[in-house]
Amino acid sequence: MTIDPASPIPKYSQLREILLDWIEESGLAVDDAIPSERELGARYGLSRMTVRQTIDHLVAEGKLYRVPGKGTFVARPKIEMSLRLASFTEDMRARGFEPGSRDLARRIDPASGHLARLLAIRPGAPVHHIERLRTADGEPMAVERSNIPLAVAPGLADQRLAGRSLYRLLEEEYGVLLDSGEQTIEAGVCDPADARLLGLPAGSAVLLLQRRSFAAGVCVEVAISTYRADRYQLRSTLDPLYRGTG
Ligand code: 16G
Repeated sequence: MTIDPASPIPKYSQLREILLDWIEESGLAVDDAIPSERELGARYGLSRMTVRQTIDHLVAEGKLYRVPGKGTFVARPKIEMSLRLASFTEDMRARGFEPGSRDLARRIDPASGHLARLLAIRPGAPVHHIERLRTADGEPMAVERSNIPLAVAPGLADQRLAGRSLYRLLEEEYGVLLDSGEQTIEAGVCDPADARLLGLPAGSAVLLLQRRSFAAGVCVEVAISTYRADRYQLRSTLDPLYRGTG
């Protein structure tokens, strides 16, 4: 493929397509280097600025990453975030990763008015607050902050959680089987503390999730989670909104 100077498509977009084709079809593997900006410029007859613009876009999209002084490399494909009521443990295992978790904080707090409304309990009622760093094959993926009414799982504070599944524990110890949930997902900027935990530069983009999970109509968990936007993407199937009436 070459750059067509007569095309109405900007040159940096044409180069983007060429590089994406390469990454997808030429057998370039994750962590393989792509040619330098100078080489690409010479090969396609483009200015260094145009090449840089293309690479900047592909880095921002998470297709490439740069290592200062070393070059530009093919990034790992992102993980598709499960849009089902799955535990982190189940989800990671299904993808062939070894799930892990590190306790960051565990305490019992009185529910604020806001949390009480979300959990449908009275304000001030005791709630387990559990903060965990979730890992896949040892790599930090998300910080999850779960709130579970004490009444749902009274002795939970005494249970070891590191390296275990919270949902499995709720099921096995308390007979709580989650059967429905709702979730919002929005873009956010990682605060400095979470950025350190996740191994991200401060101010990195993240996905902020708020999930309410229910068992037989009772809200069991309100979880507020920060997921790495450089490692996750969302995919959904689309049904037509309007069906033609003819
Ligand atoms: C999921 C849930 C989280 C829950 C966790 C339990 C989101 C986005 N995710 O990651 O709320 O606490 O699963 O996982 O809210 P576990 O059973 O592996 O501990």
